[in-house]
Amino acid sequence: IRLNQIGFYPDQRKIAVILNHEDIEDFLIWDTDKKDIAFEGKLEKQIKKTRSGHISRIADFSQFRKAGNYVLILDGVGKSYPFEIESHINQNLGMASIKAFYYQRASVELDKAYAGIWARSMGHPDDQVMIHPSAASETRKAEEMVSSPYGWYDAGDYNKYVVNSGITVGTLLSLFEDYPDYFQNLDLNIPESGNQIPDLLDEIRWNLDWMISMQDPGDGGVYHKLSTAKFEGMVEPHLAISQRYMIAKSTTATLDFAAVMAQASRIYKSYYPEESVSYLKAAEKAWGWAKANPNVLYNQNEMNKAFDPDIQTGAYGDFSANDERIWAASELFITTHNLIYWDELADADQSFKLPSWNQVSWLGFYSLLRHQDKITLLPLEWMAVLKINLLTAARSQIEAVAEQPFQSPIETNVKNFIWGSNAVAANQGILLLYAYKQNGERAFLEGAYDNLDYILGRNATGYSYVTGFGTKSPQHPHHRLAVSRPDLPPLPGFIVGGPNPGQQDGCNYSSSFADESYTDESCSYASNEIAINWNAPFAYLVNSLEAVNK
Ligand code: G3I
Ligand code: 9MR
Repeated sequence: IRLNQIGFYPDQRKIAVILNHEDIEDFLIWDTDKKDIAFEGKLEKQIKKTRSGHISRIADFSQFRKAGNYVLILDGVGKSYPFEIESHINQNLGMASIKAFYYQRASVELDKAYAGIWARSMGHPDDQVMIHPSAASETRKAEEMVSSPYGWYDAGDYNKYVVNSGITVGTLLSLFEDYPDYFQNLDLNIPESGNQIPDLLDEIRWNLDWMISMQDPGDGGVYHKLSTAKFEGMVEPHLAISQRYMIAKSTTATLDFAAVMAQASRIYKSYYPEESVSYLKAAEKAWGWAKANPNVLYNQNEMNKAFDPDIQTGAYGDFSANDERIWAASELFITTHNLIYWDELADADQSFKLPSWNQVSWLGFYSLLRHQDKITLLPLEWMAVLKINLLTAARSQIEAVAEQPFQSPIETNVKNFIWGSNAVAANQGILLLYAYKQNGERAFLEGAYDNLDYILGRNATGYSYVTGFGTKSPQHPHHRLAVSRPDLPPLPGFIVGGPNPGQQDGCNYSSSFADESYTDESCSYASNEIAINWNAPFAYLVNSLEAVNK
């Protein structure tokens, strides 16, 4: 019995998917507090097949709306994992999805008061980062030491990558910009809590303070990453002490940086006015570098032919900086209203592309749509094209949901099952929420719920893919902070990458079908790693659903 292992809002569609039972007709919802039958229903007659050939049927109990704690029972088969119906069902999950970033903080000790049993020593002060020869410039010579502390660890590894930080911070800043009221008093119990500034903004600032130091003060170009030469072992952060390097500037990193700093500048204006000014200066300087260097793409293999030491960590290499340029120009235009940025957008490709670390044009377009009423300079017809592209893309994602065995948008195209597929589900949810905001069409909101249900257990493996949430959740994520502390449960609030038929890690998978290519083993970096760019859209999805339901 596959269903969302956390639960449902009273008025949302509520279904469970029953696998491998053609014969059964009736199901019931059992109230585990009152110890009584709460609802009786019939399974839908229609039979679907999963990718691996299992028969699937739907138990729909949407009509049942009463708050409480339940299990679904199938005669002769058994009962589901427990779930709840509640008007703030995703609140704790939403907070945990943001608190996860606190656990990823570099260059600081985590105190028991905030981290509980996951308290730990400081790791990676990053005050002696060596300029890799690929990053040498007039202002900074190879092998010189620079300081670049703070920031979040990227993922299961301890490195800090500007490209991936870019989409992460952009997504979280947009979450704040879309629902500012929701975050005014949301207390995440982080060291900055209680300082009159929304906790979400303080958590993001931890990473902005690092990103700012990734800019070469001389020419404004931004280093692609701060990393060791090879991945560290699976050890605690304070024991991972190999030399870290500033590595190569890139156009993608520099434009992502410009976008994030421009967006941060307007959002932090009333909270941290001095930083707001320096963020905008940094963004404009980065834009200038990218103008002069429009196509410096990071290619790790080529770089390793020219410079020592070889760098083998995450590449975040990309074939094109056009989408990064669109994103940066959009955010700079919104913040400054300067028409030089509009010039970059007038002829831009407006077709819809689901955001991912190497495809960010729609981070900019979402922002333009968010600000459309405040920017009178925007041509109406051009904006109309954006709107129609948004709605068309959202509609195409929910078009075939009814035919899917687990009834979610991610299943409608097998190509969605890539490395980090769970973030595809989350990013589809974001698109659907923007579409819902545009025209209030309920089907878009339901589509976003469907992908959250998928993430939380209504899927082919039966896992709730978020650590610490749901009955069957990942116990062995590829996460150095977790693997190095086998005495503790995994740190909570992290979404794992999810099914990925590429299976690039060579671990043992029990299935090769796309939606079943997941293994809860710490060796599995291709299906069971955690990453900030996956947690950010997940946090967006969960928290915005809470905000919309407030
Ligand atoms: O671009 C091609 C596309 O044309 C093709 O259709 C598709 C078919 O699979 O592959 C696409 O390339 C994939 C690429 O991501 C872009 O999506 C590669 O196969 C895939 O191997 C690659 O995976 C990336 C992985 O690093 C390996 O480079 C993930 O997106 C990325 O999230 C992941 O990031 C790592 C960092 O390097 C290191 N830190 C941890 C982090 C998370 O695992
Ligand atoms: O831990 C690394 C993870 O963050 C990356 O996503 C992954 C792919 O680049 O690589 C992991 O590191 C492994 C390395 O690639 C191969 N040797 C084993 C490392 C740890 O499992």
